[in-house]
Amino acid sequence: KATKTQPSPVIDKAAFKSAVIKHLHCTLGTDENKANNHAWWKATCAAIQEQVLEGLRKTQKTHYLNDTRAVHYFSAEFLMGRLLSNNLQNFGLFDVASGALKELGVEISDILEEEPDMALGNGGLGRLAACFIDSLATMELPAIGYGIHYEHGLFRQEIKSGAQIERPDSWRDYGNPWEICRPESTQEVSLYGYVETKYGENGRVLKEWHPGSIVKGVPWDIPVVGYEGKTVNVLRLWQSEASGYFNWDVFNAGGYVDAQRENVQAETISKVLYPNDETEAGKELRLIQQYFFCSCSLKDIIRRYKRAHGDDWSRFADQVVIQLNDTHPAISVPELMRILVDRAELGWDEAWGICTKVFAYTNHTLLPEALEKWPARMIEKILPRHLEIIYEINHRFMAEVDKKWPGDNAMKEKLSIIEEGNEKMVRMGHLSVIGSFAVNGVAEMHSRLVKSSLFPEFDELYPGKLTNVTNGITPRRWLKACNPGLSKLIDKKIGDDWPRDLDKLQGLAKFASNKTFQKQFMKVKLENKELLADEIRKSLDLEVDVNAIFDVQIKRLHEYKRQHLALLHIMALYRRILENPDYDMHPRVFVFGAKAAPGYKLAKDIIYAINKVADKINNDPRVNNKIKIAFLPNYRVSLAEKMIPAADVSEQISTAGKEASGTGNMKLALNGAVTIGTLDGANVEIAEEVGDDNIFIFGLTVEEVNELKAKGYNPYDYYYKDPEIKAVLDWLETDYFTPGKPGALVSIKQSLLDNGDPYMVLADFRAYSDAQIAVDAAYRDKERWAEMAIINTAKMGKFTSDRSIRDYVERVWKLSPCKIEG
Ligand code: DL6
Repeated sequence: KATKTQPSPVIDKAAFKSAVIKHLHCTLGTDENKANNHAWWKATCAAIQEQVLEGLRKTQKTHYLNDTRAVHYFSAEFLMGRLLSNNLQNFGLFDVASGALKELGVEISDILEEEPDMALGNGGLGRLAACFIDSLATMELPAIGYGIHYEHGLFRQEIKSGAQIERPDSWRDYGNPWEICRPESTQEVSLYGYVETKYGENGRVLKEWHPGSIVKGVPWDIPVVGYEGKTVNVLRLWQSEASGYFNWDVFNAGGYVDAQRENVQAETISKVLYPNDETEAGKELRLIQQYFFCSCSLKDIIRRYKRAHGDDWSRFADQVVIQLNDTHPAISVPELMRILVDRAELGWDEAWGICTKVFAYTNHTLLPEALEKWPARMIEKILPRHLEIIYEINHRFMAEVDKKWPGDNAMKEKLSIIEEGNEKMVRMGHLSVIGSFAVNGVAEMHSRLVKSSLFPEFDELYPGKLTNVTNGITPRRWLKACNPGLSKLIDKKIGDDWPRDLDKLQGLAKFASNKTFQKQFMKVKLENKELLADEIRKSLDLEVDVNAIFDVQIKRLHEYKRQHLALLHIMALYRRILENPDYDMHPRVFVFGAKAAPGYKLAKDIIYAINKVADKINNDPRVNNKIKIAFLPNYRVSLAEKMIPAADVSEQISTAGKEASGTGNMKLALNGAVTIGTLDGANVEIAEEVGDDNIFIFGLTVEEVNELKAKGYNPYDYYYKDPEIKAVLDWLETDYFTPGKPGALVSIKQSLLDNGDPYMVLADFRAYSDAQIAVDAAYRDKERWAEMAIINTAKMGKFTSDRSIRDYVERVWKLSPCKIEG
């Protein structure tokens, strides 16, 4: 029986309409006749922001009065996307706003497009943080997100003659209506300088850090509205500023540029997001960024704690838990120790006892190149006191290791926070594990590998510390808001309380073989495909057939994610068609979205190759429209929201053991796409949920990958054994796809042969191709395919981020919800 639990609108259409007009007049200084879409967007945001701020005020007051324990989510990235539609949905005001605007002669869909994405993140890790703070607010949990107020988020990608060009992202050029600056909560952050040792009473050693420079951290708050609008938490992002404002003496002496220098340097800290994904950015500025936001955030937390508890530190760990999103905020561990030991003058053991009850750490990758290490020399220069503290933590930890494995120096070397070598390096992962009370991986398989291959000795030393919390996604954004057609169909069929209880989608399973429901479900899919086809037409001037299979691969461009495996397969299909014009395949549109890190040459080469192959195939009449390739530029949250509802097939084809979890896999399956994937990351759990009949699993398992590597993997074996592989790779060397430029695509062939094919693309090619043949056959059976698509949606309950948060609450944070009345 259908239940009705939509959030009930707090204001009606007439009130919303007058709020929009009021803001058009009084906030923006324009009127209905002059306003363009941008002004309407801002006025609409301002109208809903009235509700948001009222919710925020009530929430903060209630949390303060109840002195609640809270989680503090420290993350260098929050990939928020757009907020208007999300906030309207969460307040139950979407239809109200849409109706009010219509009466004012404005289409809501047009003004939603005015909002720039808040792209303060690279990919999965940053978007996960955004989903988590949505769930925390929805579940009425006291929480605050802490990060950096980057002036420029992830670069805007343009494609010129097939190649990626990076342009600056300016998300707040014309002001951002959601954020509130809080100069009254500014913090100061010290950098550089030296440490003086002094002796206090009873010969106590006192350390005084004399910084070489001090910068200010100014907080900007973005309210985070929970579903049904009760709890409104905050995402607090720190912006760097010079502490002295302006050197008037230098200015008066004619040194205008010099007078600005300090300002410019200080402001550089929060200027740009590092666009690296899964690679360590070994830059001094990056370390300063990390320290900057951690130091500001810790001081902010302590200020709030002291307001309620004064100098009594005994309850700090009862009130405060800090989740470190990867090792980017790991410098928080020595920073809290510094504050407790040097400033609060607690003894080391007491301070360490507090620290190790406060921090918990999430690992998001096993890729060695993504595990952060900082040269000890660099830390010493920027944070001289912190390096001393890190050495002290390590010294005491080495004693623990010696107790467990007496005299085992190899073990000490392996587990030490300090990696000895030509250059001493500080291993941030080890620091995080040692300084935290809980460590988690992000999918069952990944967490197993964290235990068995990344940190096995730590698991032995600290039994129970390493655990798993499988990632999740918020169904509010990733189904309700982005796929209104499907959401309404689901509401009608099983009631509308699934956005806060996603297991309810199970109720759809019993209709999976019902012909009427199949037709309704696939009609929505077709409508979504029509919308994406419009987008493809507008963006690429390319016509695609909505009856074709929409095969979607969207994620950062990385060799381990193997977009080049998909590309080789497309080339193989093309070749089969050229050899046999009657080659029997259902028409397919391959849709890609991906940004490559600007310094990652091969990733950029793969983007170029996809676009060049696309040019050729899309314009070759012999293909007879059986294949179309659409690489949509500037992949971002708002584009994902258009691509995901339209996908028939979800490509999740990473080398087994490399993708920690993935979250795009969950979003696509939730919207009724069928996965073709390897047994990697959360694909394993998706397969368990949907069952083997409703997913296409192929390729080497992680054990097989390791065996093959141990045996000695030689990609030439596959090249010579499989004529199709050989032909396709050789094709890359010609100028067939790049007329007049032979060899323009050869780096891909080289990486797959001469460079040893590190991600075993060739080893999995044939299995992938066979799985694609099975996908093709399955799609032709319309009823069977509809059933599979419905089952995928129905079985995604596990992957709501509410479940992830529930797991964190139970296994790690030990947090209680706090009801916000009224
Ligand atoms: O946990 C979120 C996300 C996972 O879903 C991806 O599988 C994983 O690749 C990604 N990891 C990173 C690591 N970055 N660093 N450092 O982004 O995390």
